[in-house]
Amino acid sequence: MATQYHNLSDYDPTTMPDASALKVGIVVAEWNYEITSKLLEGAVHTLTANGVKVSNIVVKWVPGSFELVFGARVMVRYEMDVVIVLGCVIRGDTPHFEYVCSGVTQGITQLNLSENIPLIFGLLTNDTMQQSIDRAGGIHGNKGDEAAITAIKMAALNRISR
Ligand code: DLZ
Repeated sequence: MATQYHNLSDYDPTTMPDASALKVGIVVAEWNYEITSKLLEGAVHTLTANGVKVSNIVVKWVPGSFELVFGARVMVRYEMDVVIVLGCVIRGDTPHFEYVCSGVTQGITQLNLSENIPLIFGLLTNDTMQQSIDRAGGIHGNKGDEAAITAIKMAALNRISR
């Protein structure tokens, strides 16, 4: 029976699948680096805390969140078991926010349909910098941790069907 959580940062480590052989690719956006570097820190910490070897984690940086989709496509070629994308888009005065968010969402969704490995959506889409700070190691946890937990669970699910 699945456990219900409202915040994946509050996971039960005893229910996590074996991650000791997993190869995990992480693509991170440089834009809003002060946030995305914290997301990366959280993701790497949670992956290794759950048994993923540091040598099996490949990190690649891309300029902004819009580039996460292409970065993820490249990462798929590295024969990863799962790819996480991490970015932070903060609403400005123009519709740019909507275009970037929808481009990344659609792109990652498309890759989840076309590729044989799961792609994990670790994109913050916030109205303010404070909301992002709260979700990158602040009062609402770290969405990088959540992406890592999701990655391990989805890679395990994919293994069953291989
Ligand atoms: C241009 C832009 C703007 C205005 N805002 C953000 C943002 O909040 N977060 C982010 O990750 N990237 C932003 N970018 C950059 C775009 O994602 C992209 O890098 C450029 O449009 C070049 O393709």
